[in-house]
Amino acid sequence: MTSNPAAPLRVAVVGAGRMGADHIERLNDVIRRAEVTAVVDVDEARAQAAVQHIAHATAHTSLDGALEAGVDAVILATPGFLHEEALLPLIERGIPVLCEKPLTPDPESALRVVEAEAAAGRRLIQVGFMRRYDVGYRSLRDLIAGGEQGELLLLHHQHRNADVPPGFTNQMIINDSVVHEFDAVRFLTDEEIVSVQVRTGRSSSLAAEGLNDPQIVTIETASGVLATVEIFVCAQVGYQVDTQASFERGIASVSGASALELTTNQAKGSAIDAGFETRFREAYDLEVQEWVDSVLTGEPTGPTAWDGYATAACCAAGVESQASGQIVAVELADRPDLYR
Ligand code: ISE
Repeated sequence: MTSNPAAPLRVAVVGAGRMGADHIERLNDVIRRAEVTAVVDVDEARAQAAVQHIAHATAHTSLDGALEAGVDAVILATPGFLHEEALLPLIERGIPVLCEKPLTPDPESALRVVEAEAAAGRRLIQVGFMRRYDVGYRSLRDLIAGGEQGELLLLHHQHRNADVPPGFTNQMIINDSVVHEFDAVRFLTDEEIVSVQVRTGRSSSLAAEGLNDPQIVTIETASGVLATVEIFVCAQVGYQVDTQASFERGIASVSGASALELTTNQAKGSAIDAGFETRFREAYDLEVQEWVDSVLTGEPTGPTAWDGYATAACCAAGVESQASGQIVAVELADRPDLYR
């Protein structure tokens, strides 16, 4: 950290693709008490383009290059399979990281990250599960905890994308998309997930070669709450992420549908977001602002490396179930004291 307490947090954004670019814009335009100091991307032209309009920010093709230029914290927005190799040295250097989901693509590597952070003895990593910053998801969590509607019995999640980029695989449906639902279920219920089942049925003719789309995921929590997830990544209609909760005495819904419902030309409807950038814009803004503030005053307070590890274990169970169709138990290592 810079020695001047009033100085803004100097952030390096690693990965200037879709999510990285969104965070760069956010840090520049919205976030207080932080600035983009460096952008890292293996594609030098992309890194250069990203810093073009940011005074004093430098472009790099390696994380080491950016660290040498002097940064206080990192936003890691590269694909998940590159996270471990960046996170371990950052933990060693004591540099806080907001790591986009997934923490890593498998539970073994995620556990190595958890163990490294636990050995360092302080929280440095926050995982980018932005749903936890969405006003609807936060209200539903409060409703569940408050108990006024009785016990929570069931959760129903719909997660639809208009389409996905070429090369998106069945495994990515779980690791990149359903991972949000695993985290949402853990966040909403404050429980670990004990089993996962994935079923593939009739597939859309519009799904890419080799992709079973849609799929139904059934999740069970430690106390027996069941959650269903419709994951449909070539749904054409837009980005639609909604959750409905059934209680003993009530039903609650979280929906991203815009507030305005318009009736015209013999049709009635409201807009659907095109992508996650707009559906969760306010949530991302809050996530990054709270991360900056927590890092400036101490340690990150958002989703932990343990949350990243636990969801990676759910993803592994999900991928196994995709192949077998069976219910697969989720086994977790002992939780280190740092995350209790
Ligand atoms: C993407 O990586 C996301 O995080 C989106 O929220 C999700 O809807 C999409 O399916 C993923 O590919």
